[in-house]
Amino acid sequence: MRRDDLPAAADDAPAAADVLRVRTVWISDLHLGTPGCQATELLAFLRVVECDTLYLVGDIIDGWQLRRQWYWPQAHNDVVQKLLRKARKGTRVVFVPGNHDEFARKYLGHNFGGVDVVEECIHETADGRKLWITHGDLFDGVIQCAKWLAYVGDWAYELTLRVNRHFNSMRARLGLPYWSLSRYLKLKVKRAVSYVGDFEAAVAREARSRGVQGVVCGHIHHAEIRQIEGVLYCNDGDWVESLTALLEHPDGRLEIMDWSERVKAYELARTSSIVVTPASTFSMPS
Ligand SMILES: [Mn+2]
Repeated sequence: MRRDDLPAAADDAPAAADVLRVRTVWISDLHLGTPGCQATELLAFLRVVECDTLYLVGDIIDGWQLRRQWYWPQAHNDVVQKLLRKARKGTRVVFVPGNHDEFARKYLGHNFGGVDVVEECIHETADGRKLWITHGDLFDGVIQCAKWLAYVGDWAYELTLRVNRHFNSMRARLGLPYWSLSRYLKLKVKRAVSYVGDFEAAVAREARSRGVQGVVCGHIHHAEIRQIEGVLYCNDGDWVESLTALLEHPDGRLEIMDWSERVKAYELARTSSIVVTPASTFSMPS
């Protein structure tokens, strides 16, 4: 059955022109249950995207932070509802748990409301490439060698995000555009200790040893598609800082979608239409 044949509910049916129709979507690192999660933007994306298969590549619900402090606003509930709804309406939804939602690793092989929970899986693209799907934390040197350090890092990260929010509301008041402090710091710090590079190389190496053409992971909150030693390395990014997803088009072409770019383009179109309207008003004969 074609997805288009299914009637969509009025409440979340986007205008036909706004629908983003793709074969596959990968999202990860939503961190639902934390103030950092950009649930409203994520919801806007989920409303316009339509796909045959949706992979949730880990760190969907942040059990680490929920355990410290309960945080669950309506928008986070809406995201979960939206995901379950997609599963109900015919999208194949696959959940590959990460380290922040490791509690779900107890339920591997089970199905919750149409969502399959698996440790890892292989996806075959429309053009016949095999992609291994894993969250990626098993290849994070910090997590594997010193879990306590990962927890401390997590706390420091949360603090940075909080500082970032205050910092940006101040910038907004001064009329300056949004600038991610946490993204800047992480890129600087992690690049410096070659953290990102080591992670990417380790994941790609494992993918090659499994005899697949590529790998899709998340975890480091840095979206990327590139070739690493003959293996296609894809990272779908996150919904805390960068608002990114990995898409597979009907012909098998892979692409990183930067939702913030789309929002910016939309805002621009809206502001310019506001500029146009008064001008046409002025030209009207009185
Ligand atoms: Mn992770």
